[in-house]
Amino acid sequence: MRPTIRSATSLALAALVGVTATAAGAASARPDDVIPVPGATPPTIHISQETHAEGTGGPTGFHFTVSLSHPSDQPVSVDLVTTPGSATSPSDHQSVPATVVFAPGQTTADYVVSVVGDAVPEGDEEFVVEMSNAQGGTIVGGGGLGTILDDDGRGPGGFTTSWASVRHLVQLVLSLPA
Ligand SMILES: [Ca+2]
Ligand SMILES: [Ca+2]
Repeated sequence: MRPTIRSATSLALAALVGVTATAAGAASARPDDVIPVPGATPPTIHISQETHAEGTGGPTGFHFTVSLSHPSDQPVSVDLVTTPGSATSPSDHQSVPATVVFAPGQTTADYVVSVVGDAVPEGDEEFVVEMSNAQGGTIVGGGGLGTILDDDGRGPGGFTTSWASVRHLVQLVLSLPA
């Protein structure tokens, strides 16, 4: 079955990958559907994943790298904010919204999330740095996953879970037919 091109975006994508957008019922190209020539294409915006030990007795900076696929001759900006996972704010990390602005030619920028370093055994925890409202570029991929490795011993339930697994395995073996 011939695919139907439904939107201007699909049309643009089809043009980018060399597909001829002549399907019946395809949207007609408008002036703003012009495909930029290579080199003038707005860059894509990516963010790194960071995994670090929590630290104890003070904050630990998780440095996320926000990067552009290639330099742009125009300013590029993107809004950043953390969303809680198992790590919440402000008990595990500080959620501070920010706007990162890339000057023309700049391709990397730092976004630092302050993680609370305590002495509480609590297991590894996660949060995500979400990107939104990109100007001059396109957001690609999910957010930046931040993994806080606990460095205060195994959290409550850790050994309990292990022993439960061992007990289950023993029961399984004992219950197998001879
Ligand atoms: Ca700690
Ligand atoms: Ca801890």
